[in-house]
Amino acid sequence: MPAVLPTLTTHPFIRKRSEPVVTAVDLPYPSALVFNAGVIKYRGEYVMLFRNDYGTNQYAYENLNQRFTGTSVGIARSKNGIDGWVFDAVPLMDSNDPAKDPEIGRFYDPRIIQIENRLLLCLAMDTRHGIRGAIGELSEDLRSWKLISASVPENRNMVLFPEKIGGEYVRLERPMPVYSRGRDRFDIWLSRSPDLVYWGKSELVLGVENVPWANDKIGPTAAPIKTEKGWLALFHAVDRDETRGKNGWEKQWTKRYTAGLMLLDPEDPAKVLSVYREPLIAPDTPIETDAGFRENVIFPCGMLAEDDGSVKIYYGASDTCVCLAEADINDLLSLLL
Ligand code: BMA
Repeated sequence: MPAVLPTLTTHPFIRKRSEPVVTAVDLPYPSALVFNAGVIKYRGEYVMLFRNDYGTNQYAYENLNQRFTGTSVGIARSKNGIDGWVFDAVPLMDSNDPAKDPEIGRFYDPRIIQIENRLLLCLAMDTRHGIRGAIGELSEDLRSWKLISASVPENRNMVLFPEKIGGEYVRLERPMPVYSRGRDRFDIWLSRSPDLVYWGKSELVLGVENVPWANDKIGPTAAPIKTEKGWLALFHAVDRDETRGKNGWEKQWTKRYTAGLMLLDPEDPAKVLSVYREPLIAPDTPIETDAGFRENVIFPCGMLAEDDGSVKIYYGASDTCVCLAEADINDLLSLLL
């Protein structure tokens, strides 16, 4: 179906790769959708953690009412961050793992951040008592992980800054205040911690009302990049239109997800220095607008600065595959200064 109205387009500074970098057929274990991937450079390789939903397919979903049976988080590595991804034989975490705490349903939407010599994970965590934001640590050999802390419900989309600021760990996060803000009026917040366990000094960073094209919710995406001008950060922004129809496998999908760009103060990242007034990345290619589980979804979880001044942005497209967009860091900053 044609792009939803009002038409939102990707900024010309963004270069999207024409093909996804990872899709379900690449995985060595059951997979229906591979998306929302965090990426870092680690020991000379690109390491990707991705979300994998499995247990059905489009035909069975639409015609036999067969739903997903599990969600896992898997790991892949590549020499260039673009192709040649090598997948671990088993996922790092799986909602059907019999050894899992029964209180926890699943982990998903992984972000990976290296701080000093630690590999830290931020994950959404569905539990019997609500959606929580979790922080974990990955072992040096990338084979195992442990949970460090989890927020109270309802919170997710956490992402750590890649270094301590003012001696503290800092994270962006997205609580879901359903009683006080109205349906899905969700904003970006920031909290600080001395040890990754105790979190506090929480402050509002950006309200959804400050993003001109969002009429629904916003949330953090990937770890911000440090620049001389401040922290370069992406966010996701959602506009909802109840007249939107099928748009994917479900009977109706009314939301569109885009990526926006902002600059945060270098010393106090709770202060927004600038927000670019239009989307940076919008769903406007066939895989993003006309195919996949939920069409019109751009959901970045990884952003990397390269030595040559380029930036790689990894995003889930249509909740179906992992795509890559590139830009020059100075071009992105020029939108904000
Ligand atoms: C959000 C999360 C993401 C997903 C997005 C679009 O609420 O569940 O994992 O990509 O919705 O469906």
